[in-house]
Amino acid sequence: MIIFHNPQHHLHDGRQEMFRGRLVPCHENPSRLDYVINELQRRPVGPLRQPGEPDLGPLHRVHSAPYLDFLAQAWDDWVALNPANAELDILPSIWPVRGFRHEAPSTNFTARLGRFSFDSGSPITAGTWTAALAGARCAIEAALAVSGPAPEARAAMALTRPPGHHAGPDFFGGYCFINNAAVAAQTLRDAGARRVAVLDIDYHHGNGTQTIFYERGDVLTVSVHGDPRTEYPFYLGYADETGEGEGRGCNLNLPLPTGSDFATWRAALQQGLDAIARFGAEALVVSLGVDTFEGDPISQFKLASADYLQVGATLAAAGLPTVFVMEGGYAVADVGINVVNVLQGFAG
Ligand code: OKP
Ligand code: ZN
Repeated sequence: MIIFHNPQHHLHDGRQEMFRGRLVPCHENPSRLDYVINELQRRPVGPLRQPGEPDLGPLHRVHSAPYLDFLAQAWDDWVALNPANAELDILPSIWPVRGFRHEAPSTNFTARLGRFSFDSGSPITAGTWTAALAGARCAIEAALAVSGPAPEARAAMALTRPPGHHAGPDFFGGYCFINNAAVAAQTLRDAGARRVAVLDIDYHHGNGTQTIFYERGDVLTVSVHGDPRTEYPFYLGYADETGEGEGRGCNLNLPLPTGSDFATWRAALQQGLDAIARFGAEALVVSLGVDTFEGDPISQFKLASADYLQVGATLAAAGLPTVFVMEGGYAVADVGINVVNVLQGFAG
């Protein structure tokens, strides 16, 4: 297992998110990844590397150019509005819902911000773009490491934050800006895997990944998550979303009720892995969130730390070249233990 960690992740450091009616300190903070790195130093599962400067083609094949340009420029545009903005995070507050013009030619910064986002929980800070872009490099490097006729490793990880699975072709939200799992899947495709599966085991539905691949038949997207009837992101993630056009039958949602325990969750995981085998995937991307943990402050499943060892072993049994991509997990002091348990269980 080769681990590509994002040396610039701490440059994304939001002050506050809108949460249950007030601004609160961001759940998605730099200490999360520091805990994983510390635990990996205690229990190594393979070499820890920084990403190089791979070709960014796969990034541009899963996100639109106007969106990436917006993200790259957002901080400078924000500070140009008022130098005092340099001390404040960027948070959207208006969105073009039904009846509005999504492609309205508005040049106003707040208008463009709403056009490219879907919630008020995901601040853009001075270093967000730099951190997110370095994360995409980790995803590409991890995918390349398991690709080709003589792959360097059977498994690799993009150990990065901010996470990615809520980010769509042209929108950010849910703490996510660049969809690292989608970038990894696209990289695997470009490197020769004919069919790729993304298995999202974060507590929250991977709406961005689903949307990016919804009309594609070459990438199967599977997500096990809290039922969107009650859980974020609410407006996507239902079982009847199965793909469209070329992508018909290539999306599988496995929503589970709030409070689900490991036995229930594990059965859904196996269902997802069975679908991946039937699809004939030649490579696997795992969106690895550990907010399924019983102690997570914003999620409602009941997995215990020891369960993650079994999760890793179950994923390894799929027998595929595998890229892990770091997603959620907000019980910060346990995030390292739980992530490394998955990797150690995978390594066997
Ligand atoms: C990200 B990942 C909305 C904030 C609600 C968002 C949860 C995002 C989870 N104002 N919370 O899937 O772990
Ligand atoms: Zn999550």
